[in-house]
Amino acid sequence: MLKSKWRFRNMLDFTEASLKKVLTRYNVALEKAMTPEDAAEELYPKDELIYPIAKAIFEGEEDDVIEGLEAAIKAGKDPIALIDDALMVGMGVVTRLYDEGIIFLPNVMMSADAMLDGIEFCKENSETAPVTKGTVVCHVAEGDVHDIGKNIVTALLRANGYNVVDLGRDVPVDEVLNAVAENNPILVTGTALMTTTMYAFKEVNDKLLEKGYKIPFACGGGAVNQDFVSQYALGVYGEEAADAPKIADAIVAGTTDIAALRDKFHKH
Ligand code: B12
Repeated sequence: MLKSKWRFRNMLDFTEASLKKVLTRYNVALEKAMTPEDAAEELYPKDELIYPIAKAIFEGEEDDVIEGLEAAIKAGKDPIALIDDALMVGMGVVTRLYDEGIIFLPNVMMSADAMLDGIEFCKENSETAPVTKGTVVCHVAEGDVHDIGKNIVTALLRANGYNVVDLGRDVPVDEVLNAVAENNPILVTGTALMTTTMYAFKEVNDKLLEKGYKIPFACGGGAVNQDFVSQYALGVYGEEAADAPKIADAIVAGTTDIAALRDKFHKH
């Protein structure tokens, strides 16, 4: 049985005729009778603890996400590992079907909200390291509301013993500078998912240098790549959220030089 919320969404987005059009337009290799739920079903992981979480993310059902996470944690899974192993997997299904034109932005938005609730739950249920290794200032570029990746970055940094100053999303360049002045971080992170917002990183970089802060500025997010991040002096590119604590650990261990960090973390 479909959940009522999904039935409602389907009424909004998918009349039989419109779905047929979408499938034809995107030349999706699916059976004619296949619904978005059927398509998602084929992509879910088979693991019996992970499956319900991934499915609940796709359906945008926050309560079911939490219920699934509770069961997985009770069965011995690590809450922080579940962010990557279950929540991200569910969001991966959403992203794929969105990219293929099978679901639309309202669906993605509901899934994203469920994902964020799930991340919060995982963070609350993880035993944070008692000693702080250092402070990291995290933000999403000015004009950009995509904060799922940044939230994973902050969760992983906290789980690895860092004090995180989370500035949120759509953060004005000067706000990043103020946070650096106030918190004396070992690292600043930036996330951008839009080609229109990623240039804010260059501005952050230039203002940091102008004020004499030579702090590594780790940047990631779907819009940016290693070549782009290498164009500004403090930039260190990270492909995966898990690179953020690794970069921070390298800094704590004494690698503060940007060229040396790039050498360690960039692909050659
Ligand atoms: C979810 C989503 C949304 C949600 C966002 C919800 C939220 N709270 O984040 C909603 C529905 C709100 C949304 C809105 C919009 N979206 Co949108 N959205 C997406 C979608 C489907 C998935 C993005 C995502 O969350 N990915 C998963 C996360 C985990 O990935 P990530 O952030 O990149 O993070 C990973 C790595 O990059 C890395 N990482 C990230 N940051 C950092 C930092 C460091 C230091 C390190 C080491 C690593 C790291 O870690 C993560 C993995 O481990 C993408 C499509 C896609 N294929 O990406 C479009 C997409 C990003 N959106 C897009 C657009 C255009 C929009 C809208 C303008 C749509 C509109 N017309 O209104 C608005 C944006 C408004 C704005 N001003 O920002 C475009 C951007 C195109 C472009 N290149 O500029 C995309 C690519 C879709 C497309 N194909 O056109 N969107």
